[in-house]
Amino acid sequence: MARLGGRATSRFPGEMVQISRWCCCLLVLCSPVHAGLYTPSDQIFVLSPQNVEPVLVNSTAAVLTEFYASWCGHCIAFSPVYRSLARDIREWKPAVALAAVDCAAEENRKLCAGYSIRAYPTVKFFHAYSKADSTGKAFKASSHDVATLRHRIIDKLENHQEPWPPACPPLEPTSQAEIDSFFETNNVQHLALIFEDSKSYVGREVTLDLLQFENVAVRRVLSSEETLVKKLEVTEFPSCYLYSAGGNFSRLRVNMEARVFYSYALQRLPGVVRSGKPPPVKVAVLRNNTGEPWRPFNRSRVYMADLESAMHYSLRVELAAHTLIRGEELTSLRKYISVLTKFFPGRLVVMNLLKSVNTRLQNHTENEISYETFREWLDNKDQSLDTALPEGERWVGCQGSVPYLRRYPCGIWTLFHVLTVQAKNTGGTDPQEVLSAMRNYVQSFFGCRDCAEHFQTMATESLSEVNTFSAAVLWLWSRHNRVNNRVAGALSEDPNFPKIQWPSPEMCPGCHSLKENGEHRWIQDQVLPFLLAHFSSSSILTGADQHHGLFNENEERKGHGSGDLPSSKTGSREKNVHKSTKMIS
Ligand SMILES: Cc1cc2nc3c(=O)[nH]c(=O)nc-3n(C[C@H](O)[C@H](O)[C@H](O)COP(=O)(O)OP(=O)(O)OC[C@H]3O[C@@H](n4cnc5c(N)ncnc54)[C@H](O)[C@@H]3O)c2cc1C
Ligand SMILES: *[C@@H]1O[C@H](CO)[C@@H](O)[C@H](O)[C@H]1NC(C)=O
Ligand SMILES: *[C@@H]1O[C@H](CO)[C@@H](O)[C@H](O)[C@H]1NC(C)=O
Ligand SMILES: *[C@@H]1O[C@H](CO)[C@@H](O)[C@H](O)[C@H]1NC(C)=O
Ligand SMILES: *[C@@H]1O[C@H](CO)[C@@H](O)[C@H](O)[C@H]1NC(C)=O
Ligand SMILES: CC(=O)N[C@H]1CO[C@H](CO)[C@@H](O)[C@@H]1O
Repeated sequence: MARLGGRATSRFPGEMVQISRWCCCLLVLCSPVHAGLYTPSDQIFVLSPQNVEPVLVNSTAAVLTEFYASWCGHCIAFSPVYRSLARDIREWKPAVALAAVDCAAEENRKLCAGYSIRAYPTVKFFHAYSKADSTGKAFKASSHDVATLRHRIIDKLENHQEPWPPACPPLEPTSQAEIDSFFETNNVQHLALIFEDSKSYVGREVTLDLLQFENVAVRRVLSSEETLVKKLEVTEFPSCYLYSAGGNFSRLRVNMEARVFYSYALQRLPGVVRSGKPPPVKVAVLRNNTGEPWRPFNRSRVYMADLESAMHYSLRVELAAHTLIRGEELTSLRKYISVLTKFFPGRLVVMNLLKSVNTRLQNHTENEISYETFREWLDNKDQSLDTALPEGERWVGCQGSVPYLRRYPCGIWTLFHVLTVQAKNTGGTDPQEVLSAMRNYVQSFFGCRDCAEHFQTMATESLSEVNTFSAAVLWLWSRHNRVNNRVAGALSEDPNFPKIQWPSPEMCPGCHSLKENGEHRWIQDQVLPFLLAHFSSSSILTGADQHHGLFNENEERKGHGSGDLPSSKTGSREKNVHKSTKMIS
């Protein structure tokens, strides 16, 4: 309680600088990956003799560290739990981070001996600003339950010795007195009060979930705090109220009274932004950042323009970097074109083009092909009628605030979601066909090599378990969510399109529920129909309202290959076909 006064919020500029310096330093130092159970992409710092000092000694964050041996069965069994924990509390990183060290690796033997590690796994809690001779505090990690471990971390933080990790907001319950003077000492727009029983961890969890966000502070209020409970007429515990500087308040509306729903809603309040990120920009500004007019669109819809733009980019830009396509790459290209031909719910001209390229590729018996030859097929050099893949990018649902955000990766995700759904709807024969084609494409061609590596890891782990078309749809959805989780807050995140666990509670209320212990649970029986509807060919929007440049809900396409191009009927040769396919509208 004594520390309350001094650090009602944690966001002093000086501290943020320190933390970010710490993060940078770790990023650089942690990059070499060895063959232990974890990689830095698990949101876990992989310790080695080179980086152990800056991570564990005098760091501004507390660090939970697992000492393990990669051969030890218990450690292997614990590793998915530790990984889930890292995903679950990744927003807490500036206050408490996770680290791991493989004591079985020759180079780490001395390090582990220095911490007197005798049994694996051993988990230790290192306070912020730990001394060089600190061997950490014991941490009971016998539980394989993420919630239990998370609560133990909170217990450790609450008992943290001075100095307190500067990025960590206060966790103790608040009182009427603190709230009365809150806005005098804190420059925030929103104060969220979570009313709960003393045993509940929700308030502290949400407080930590929001620590990287500006303009919002969270405090827990115990149900025993009668003045406040009476004043706000609180009857439900937990429940969340927003408090304003003027003293008025309102209940935060959520689907369910639980951590994820509170955190999700609070992170999206007006004016709330991730620290160090530019605030969301207005549409008028967007218009001029991209050099293109901004096309208003509905975030809950899929647009054909994005799918065609993604195909254009992958086949005319990404692939063009490979002057000679051979061996495995050729196999990848064949599979990609083959699934597009089978399942892409495209316009007639596009389908004609895909069919022709597919036939030629399958008929091509050599083990290599020059990109030049492929490009001739792609551009329909023999000028077959009504056959073309539109040139150029025209992003709609995948528009980004600036030209380097979203667009192609957004388009390629969307494209493959659509393909998995189409494979189910149109009766493919091999449930893994689309995913396997995606895996190969990403592996052979996807320009973001880190992404490709991560994707490959996920595929190796579990793709072989996919044995129905529904499972394939769900697999891609859940792996995409893993990527969303990993990259939330990264530089590649568009502030106007924050990475969320998708679909949001607003988009699909029925998809979300709670386990008995209050943890979030996806209702897969609801997620599947949602995905099938969202990505189905009949809900892909194709038309544009030409007068306003607005996309019009009435111009939905009505099913596969309905080929509705006005001028493609005329049958005039190349020029017309190309022109007519430049834009969908
Ligand atoms: C295979 C692959 C791997 C990648 N790996 C990385 C990586 O490791 N690190 C990195 O920084 N970036 C990675 N990226 C890029 C990153 O995932 C995003 O594509 C990019 O940051 C653009 O984000 P976005 O906001 O447009 O949304 P995206 O994530 O691209 O999603 C596009 C659209 O799909 C919908 N959507 C979102 N989540 C789901 C879901 N779970 N299921 C179905 N639909 C969903 C939403 O409508 C969203 O707008 C990867 C991309 C791909 C294609
Ligand atoms: C620890 O860090 C603080 C501030 O980050 C610094 O003032 C202090 O000198 C450091 N101590 C050691 C031993 O490095
Ligand atoms: C408090 O009142 C102001 C002015 O009427 C309003 O803008 C604000 O949203 C209210 N705050 C809450 C939390 O209801
Ligand atoms: C966006 O699409 C969703 C789903 O079809 C629909 O419910 C919603 O009304 C649309 N929103 C707008 C602004 O058109
Ligand atoms: C397939 O290849 C053979 C030999 O290269 C060629 O004669 C034939 O026309 C090709 N068929 C198609 C459909 O391209
Ligand atoms: C809406 C708007 O301000 N558009 C301007 C964006 O910038 C270009 C030049 O870069 C101007 O020509 C537009 O008028």
